[in-house]
Amino acid sequence: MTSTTLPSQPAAASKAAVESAIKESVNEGASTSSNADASEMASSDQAGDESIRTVFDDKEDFNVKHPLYNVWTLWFDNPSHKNASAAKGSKDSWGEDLNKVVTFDSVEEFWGLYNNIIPPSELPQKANYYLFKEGIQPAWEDPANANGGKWSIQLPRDKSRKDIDKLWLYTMLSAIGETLETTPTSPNSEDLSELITGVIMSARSNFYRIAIWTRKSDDPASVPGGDAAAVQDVVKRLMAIGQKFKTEILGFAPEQKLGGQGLMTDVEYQSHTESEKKKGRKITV
Ligand code: MGP
Repeated sequence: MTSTTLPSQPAAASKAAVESAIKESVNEGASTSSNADASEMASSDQAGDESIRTVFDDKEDFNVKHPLYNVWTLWFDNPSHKNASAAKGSKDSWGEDLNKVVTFDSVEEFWGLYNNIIPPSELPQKANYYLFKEGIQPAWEDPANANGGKWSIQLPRDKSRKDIDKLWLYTMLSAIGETLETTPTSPNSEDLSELITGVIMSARSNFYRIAIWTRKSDDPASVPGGDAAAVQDVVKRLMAIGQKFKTEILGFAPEQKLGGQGLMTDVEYQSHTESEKKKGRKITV
């Protein structure tokens, strides 16, 4: 991965934790035998109560956790269960159905959560998962999002159903592992060391949408102080997030053209203010 804004120690812990989590996911088929080996090792180690047990040694009784740099909250809503006017998704009624599922601060807790919730491929239409940093509501109105925007891609449901669970998992791992952030190079009046506020998975009747929400947008007014260098720095970092989303998470080639046919879109960025307009300005990578 490229540079992150984290100090080296949490960056290393975060990277190691996310990498082991990815390995566990990729090796799911092989996990039975390796877990059996691990529990044999754990039981031969049981002489002292102080023995170190990772989640890979004992899924229930582990005593080592890999801390995440941020604390995260998973939210869920399923507006199709709401009353008729709310289900239409009007701006005023939006959010009535939003529920906090759980807050976690270690990769083991994340993994426990992930293994116990319905994957996106099985979500009902209109349902959404929101994974946001603790204290930030997954809404435009939250102060952390009010001046921000989102990178998003829409993937046709029929063609992407087999991949969507993996793509959402990789999006969440990149968020909690802080691998999409880059270091600011221009001094700013506000701490902009972290641009990402959260990630969202939306299931719709004909497509899935994955989005990455950012604290600032390409609108110069969103950047405090607003001097040209600070704005340019934020835009450069937003573009880096979009490119990593397209290539490292979604697995497309950097120059690959995606949108323009059917329900598939490009990986595109829009500020929340522009997204409220009918034909708001968009950037694509
Ligand atoms: P959506 O679900 O993000 O878009 O927003 P989608 O999937 O294109 O639309 P759907 O009808 O297929 O669900 C749908 C609508 O919800 C928006 O047009 C707004 O009216 C409302 N809405 C969405 N968000 C993220 C917010 C928000 O953060 N705040 C408020 N007040 N309303 C929102």
